[in-house]
Amino acid sequence: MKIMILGSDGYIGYPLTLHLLKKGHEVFGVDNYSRRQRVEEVGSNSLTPITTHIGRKGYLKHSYSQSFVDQVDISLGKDSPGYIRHFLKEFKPEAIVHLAEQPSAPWSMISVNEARATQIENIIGTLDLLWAIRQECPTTHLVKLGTMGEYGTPNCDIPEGKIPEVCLGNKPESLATPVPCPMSGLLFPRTPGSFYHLTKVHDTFNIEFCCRIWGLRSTDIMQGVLYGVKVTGEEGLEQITRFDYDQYFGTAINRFCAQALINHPLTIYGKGEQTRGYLPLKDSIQCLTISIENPPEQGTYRTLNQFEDTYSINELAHLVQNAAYDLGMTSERGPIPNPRIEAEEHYYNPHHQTLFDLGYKPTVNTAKEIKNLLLDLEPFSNRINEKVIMPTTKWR
Ligand code: USQ
Repeated sequence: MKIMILGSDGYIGYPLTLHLLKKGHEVFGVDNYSRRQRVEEVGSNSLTPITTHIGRKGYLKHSYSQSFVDQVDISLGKDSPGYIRHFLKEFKPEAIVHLAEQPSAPWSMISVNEARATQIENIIGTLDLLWAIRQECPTTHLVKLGTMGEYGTPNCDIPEGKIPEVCLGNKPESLATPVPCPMSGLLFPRTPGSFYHLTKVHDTFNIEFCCRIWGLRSTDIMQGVLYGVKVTGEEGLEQITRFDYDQYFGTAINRFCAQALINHPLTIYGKGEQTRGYLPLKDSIQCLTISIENPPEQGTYRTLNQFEDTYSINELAHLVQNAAYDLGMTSERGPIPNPRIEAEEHYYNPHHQTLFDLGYKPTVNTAKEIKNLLLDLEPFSNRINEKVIMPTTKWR
C-alpha cells in the first residue's frame, strides 16, 4: 500500500515507518520535528540516544531505497493548507496515519501560549488535512490517533465511540437486565481532562462530520497510555525510537521505569487509584497496522478503543517495583499531591472488542514487558536528568 505517515519522526511514527517499510509498504513521511525541539525546551532529551532527523532520513533512504519515498517538513495547522494538499496530490496515498499532534496533556496546561499552540496545531491541522483529503484523494483511509482520555472517567461502561443499543451499566447486575437505549448510535459523551484531550474531542467531531457529510472514511483510534521502547527487540541505535521521561512528554509507566533506574521515588499523583488503559508500543504498532490493512467502507467513521489492560497508578507502581527488585534495584514509592484535577478513585470499564475482531493478538505480559523495558533502558541511565522529573505545571 501507499501510506503517508504524519509525525513520522515521533515516538510511534518512527517505529511505525520502519515496520511498514519492512512489510513492503511504500511510505511517505511528514514531520516538523517539534517533539525534539519541545523536549529540549523543557530541559530534557530522549533517554535513548536517537540519531538526528537528517541521519534518520539518510538511513531510511539508504536501507529502503525502493519503498521509502521521502520525508518533508510541514507544520500542520500553521503552514498553508496548500502544502499538505500538494503532497497528497503528488503521492496519492491509500492510507494516511495522522500522528502529528501535540501529544502532552501537561504541556497544554502550562500557559495560554501552550494551550493555543496545542489547539491550533491539533484541531486546525486535522481540519486542513480533512479538506485536503476531500480535494485530492477522497477514497483515502484516514487513520487518526485519538485518545481514551476523550471519554474521561464517566461512572458507567465506556463503549467504542458510539452509544450502544442497550443502556450501559456500572455494576455486574445491571448487565443482566439490559434496557434499550433511545440515544443508541449517537457519539458517546466526552468529558476530557486537559486542553490537549479537548483537541482530540474536537477532532472526533470534525472527522465524524466529514465521513457523514462528504463520505470520507476514517478510523479514529482511542488509544490508551503507551509504554516501551522496542518493537522487534533487535533495534540498533539507528532504529530505536525516542523515550521521554520528563513531567510533560513522559507517560506513567515510562516515567516510573526511568525513575526506578536512578532510584528516584515513583511519582504517584494523589491517591494513585486513577485507572487507565495501557498497551506496549509494539502492540500499538501491530494495532495501527491492522487498521491500515483493514480499512472501513467508504463513508464510514469507525472508532477503536486501543489498549490491552487497565491498571491503577498504584498497580503500575507495584509492577515497576517488582520488576526493579527482580533486577537487583530498589525502588520506593513517593506519593505527591496531584498536580492535575482528575478523579482519583472511579469506576472504569471501557470496551475494546473491535481490534480483537480484526485480528489483534496481544503479544506480551505487562510484568515481563516492564522488566524488558528496564533492561533496554539500563545502558542509557546515565543520560537521565533528575531535574525534569517532578511535576511543576498544575491544573489549578
Ligand atoms: N500519573 C502519575 N504519575 C506520573 C505521571 C502520571 O500518577 O508521574 C498519572 C496521571 O495523573 C494520570 C495517569 O497517570 O492519572 C496517566 O497519565 P499519563 O501522563 O501517563 O497520561 P496522559 O496525560 O493521560 O496522556 C498520555 C499521552 C497522551 C495520550 C494519553 C492516553 O501523553 O498522548 O492521549 O496518555 S489516555 O491517558 O488514555 O488519555
